[in-house]
Amino acid sequence: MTDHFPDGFLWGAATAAYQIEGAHDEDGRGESIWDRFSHTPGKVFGNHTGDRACDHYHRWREDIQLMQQLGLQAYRFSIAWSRILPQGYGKVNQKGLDFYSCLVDGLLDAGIVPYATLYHWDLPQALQDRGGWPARSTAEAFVEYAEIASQHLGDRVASWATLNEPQVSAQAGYLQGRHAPGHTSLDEMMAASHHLLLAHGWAVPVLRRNAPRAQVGVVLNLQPHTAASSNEADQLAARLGDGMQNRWYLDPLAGRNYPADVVAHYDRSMAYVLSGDLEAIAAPLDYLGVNHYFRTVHRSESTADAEVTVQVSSDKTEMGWEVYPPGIQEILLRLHREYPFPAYYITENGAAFADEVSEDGAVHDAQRVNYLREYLHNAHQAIAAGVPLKGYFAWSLLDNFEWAWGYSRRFGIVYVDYETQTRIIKDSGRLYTKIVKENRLK
Ligand code: IFM
Repeated sequence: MTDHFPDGFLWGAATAAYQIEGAHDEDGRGESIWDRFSHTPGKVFGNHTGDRACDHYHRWREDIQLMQQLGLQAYRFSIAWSRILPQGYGKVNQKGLDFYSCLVDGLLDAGIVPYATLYHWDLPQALQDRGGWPARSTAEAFVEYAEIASQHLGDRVASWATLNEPQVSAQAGYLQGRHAPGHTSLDEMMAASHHLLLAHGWAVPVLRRNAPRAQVGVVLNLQPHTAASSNEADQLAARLGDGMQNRWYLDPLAGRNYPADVVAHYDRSMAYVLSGDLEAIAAPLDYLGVNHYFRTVHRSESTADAEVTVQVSSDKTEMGWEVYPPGIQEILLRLHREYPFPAYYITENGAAFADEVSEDGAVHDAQRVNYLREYLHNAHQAIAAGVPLKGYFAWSLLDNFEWAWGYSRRFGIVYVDYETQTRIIKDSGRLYTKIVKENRLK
C-alpha cells in the first residue's frame, strides 16, 4: 500500500536547546533550572549534564548541512530563554540573540523553514528563585521574553510555538520532582499549569504584532487514555487520566474553562485564576502542535499524583513506552472531532532504542525504522479521514540529553558519539530522507 501525503505536507525534525546546545556558560548565557538540577548529584542518570550535549552551539553550521543531507524541509528548535535574558527579564544578552539570528539565517540559506519554540523547559534559574512557574510574575517575564525574541527573529521565523508540553513542565517539575526544579507539590503544580497557560495566552498577541506573517501555536503532549476493562471504575480512571493530561490544557485553550471533573478531583483553591485569565488563554491559534509517543491504559486505582497504568503490549521502547501506532491516529481524530483547531502538526514523534554502531560503521536501527513507518501510516490514515494535519517533525534530529535519563536514551534519527561528536545518519534517517523526497510511504 502506498500512502501519499498531501502536496505541501511539511517534513521536519525537532530538537530543544538544553538537549543539544551545550555551551552552558558561554557568551553570557544565564543559568537555567536544568543547569542547577543536572548539577545536583543524584537527579539525572549518571549525573549527566547538558554542559556540552551535542555541542550544537559550536556545530550548528555542520548540523544544518546534516539537515540538508537528510532533505529536511523544516527544523523545529527551541530558544534558550537564559541565553537572551540571563536573569529571565531586564538586561538583554546580544550574543544570545546573535546566535539564534545566525541559526535562522543559516536555515533560510539552506532552504529549511525555521519553526521556533520559546519555552522547552529551561526556565532561567533567576526566575525560579523568584517563585518559578507557580508565581504569576514568571508569566509576566515570559511576555517580555516573547517580545524580545519576536522583535529580533519575527521577520524570519515562519512559525512560533509559545510552550512545549506545559503538562510535563508542571507535572514532572512541580509535582513528581523528576524534572527541574524537582518540587513535589500539587498546589505548585496546579498554579504552574495556570501560569504556563497564561504566559502562552499573553504572548500570542505579542507574537502576532511582531511577526504578522508567522503562524502562532502551542505544543502539547497528547495521548489516548483508555480503560483496561469495561468496568466502570476503570472507565472513570481513564476519563480522569485524560482530564489531567489532555483536557486540563486543551479545554482552556479552546475557551472552555478548566474541566469540572478534574477541578473537583483536585479539590484545591484556584484563587490564582484571576478575572480575564481564561479569555487571555483562549487567544485564537493558527495550529496545535501535537507531541505523541504512546497511549496510557488505566486501572481504577489511579489518583491525582499516581496513575496506575497497565502495560498492554510487550512491544516497548527503551523508555518502557508501549509501541502502539494507532494511538497517533486516535488522538488526531479525537482532537479534530472534539476541539477543532484550524490545523495540526505532529511536532514530535519518535522512539528511544539501544542503538549501536555496527562493524560496517552504520547504525541499523530496525525497530525505529518500523516505528516510523507504522506511526506515519497511522498519521496518514488520520489525514485520509479529514484531519488537517499539515506536517510531521521526527523526534529527534540528533541523539541528545534525554532529561532525567541523561545520555542513556537515544531518540535521534542521527546517532551522536558524545566523545568525538561524530554524527552518523541511522537507517531510520535514511528511510526518512526517502519518505520526505517522495512524500509518501511504500
Ligand atoms: O526529549 C523529550 C522532549 O524534550 C519533549 N518530548 C518528549 C521527548 C522524549 O522524552
